[in-house]
Amino acid sequence: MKMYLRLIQFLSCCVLCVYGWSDNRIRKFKDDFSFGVSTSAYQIEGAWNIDGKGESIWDRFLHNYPEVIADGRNGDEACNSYHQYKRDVEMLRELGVDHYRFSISWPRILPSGYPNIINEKGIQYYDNLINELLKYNIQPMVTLYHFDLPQPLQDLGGWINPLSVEWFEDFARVVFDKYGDRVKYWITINQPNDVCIQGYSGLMAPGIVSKGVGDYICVKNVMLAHAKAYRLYEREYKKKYNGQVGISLGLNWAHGKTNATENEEAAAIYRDFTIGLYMDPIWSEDGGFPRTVKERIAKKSKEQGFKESRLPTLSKEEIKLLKGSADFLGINHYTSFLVEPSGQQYDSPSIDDDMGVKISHNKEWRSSQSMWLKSAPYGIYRLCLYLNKVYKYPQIYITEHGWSTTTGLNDKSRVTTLRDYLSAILFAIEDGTDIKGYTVWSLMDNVEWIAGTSERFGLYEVDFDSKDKKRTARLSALVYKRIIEKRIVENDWLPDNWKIEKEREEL
Ligand code: GBH
Repeated sequence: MKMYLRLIQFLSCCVLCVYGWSDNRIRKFKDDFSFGVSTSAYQIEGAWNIDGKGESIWDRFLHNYPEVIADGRNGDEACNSYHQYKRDVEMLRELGVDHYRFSISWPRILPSGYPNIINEKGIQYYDNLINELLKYNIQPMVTLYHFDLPQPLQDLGGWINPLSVEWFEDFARVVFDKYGDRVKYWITINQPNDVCIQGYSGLMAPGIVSKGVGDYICVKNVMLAHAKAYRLYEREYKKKYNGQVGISLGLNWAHGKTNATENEEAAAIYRDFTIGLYMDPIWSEDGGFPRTVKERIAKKSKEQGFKESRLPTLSKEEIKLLKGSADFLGINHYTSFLVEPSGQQYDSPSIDDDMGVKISHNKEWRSSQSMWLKSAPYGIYRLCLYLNKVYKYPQIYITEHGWSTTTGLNDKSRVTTLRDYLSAILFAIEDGTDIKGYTVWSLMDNVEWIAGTSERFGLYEVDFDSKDKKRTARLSALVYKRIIEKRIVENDWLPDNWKIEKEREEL
């Protein structure tokens, strides 16, 4: 059915081209579609201990274990955006973006984690950034939490402590009070999946390993923290400021390695654990965690001698608090996976054991500079249609999508990937997905957590060895600028000066 639709669309497109008139509904982003780029505080700001900023779990983790960083470069200096935000905004203007997604460093404004001390210099920094953006009509899209918990709160158990829900709500109140008059798009949490599953696997801060136990407790608290912040805004700020609050989930697409039943079943399990676990509490009809996930973890837990399921339960009130607690869904989408049953035996509990699946990439998918990232543009289309079907057409912003390369300005592979994914997004919109905006990860190269600066995601290259962390536009920056300007994806367009460069190279 879909294929026929595609065919008809394609044929009508040809007819339109032949007859020389164009139909704006086809292959074009509407004028109010919001194009943007994204960054996060730890990854770009630097100034880790300047002007009263407190220590975050990423400061602590990478200071304590520098050997885990691929190229040894941590976020102490990063892109030095703390001192260079005006240059960042200049780049945003060069690109012509509609919105800029950045995050607020919790320990920069609340060094103790609590609102007992408000660091005015930190408050001032985001004030300046927001005002600079608005001066040029760029909408700030602000993430409250992008992985950098204040270390003093980690010392009290971090996201494992049920009090973390209140800590986050108190932090959110400070931020809404200070910036709510100017910021209309809020994202509570970036990728609960990474905060918790990666965070308690040892691969990310806090660097604590508590697989299949701590990670699930974290998921519950992080989701509740999100909901509390959402309800706070709804209750105390919405009327006055009329902004929107959402959450950014890391959602990749996954389907069976082949269409054999056992592979399709494995893929469904994988989707329930990586998509449903975070989507269902907010967007499903009944609320709460997915039944399939609850049952699998409960069964395994019992076999392993646990008194209760390792996945904490949500009370009736908690289910209610979470249900419907988002004005939009932020999707961070990077890649897709093929799934099959793993058949592996595990000695100790983990989400991998609970799922019992093995994931891989199709060998034909183009590779980036990151092991985990291959290009499969149809994945974003299928993910969107899946979300529409299961969750009844949520309003969506793509809050991250990106591609990694090595250093160098001629990033053809990023250009190709952006074009392929934007085309797939257009198909998803044409087929009924309510996608309001798209955001490239990232504005510029930055500190990619334990990958350091060995994987470059920037539209702008950053020279980390230069004193002022010099930023230079890559080919992809110029192509993205053109896409934003024209609202269409031209597959063969190159900037004039780039053609000249090319010719020179060939001489
Ligand atoms: C995004 O997550 C993050 O939100 C963003 O901050 C980051 O800069 C961007 O990725 C690019 O790195 O160490 O091999 O186990 C995307 C999902 C999940 C991708 C964790 C990296 C770790 C891979 N991320 N994953 S590995």
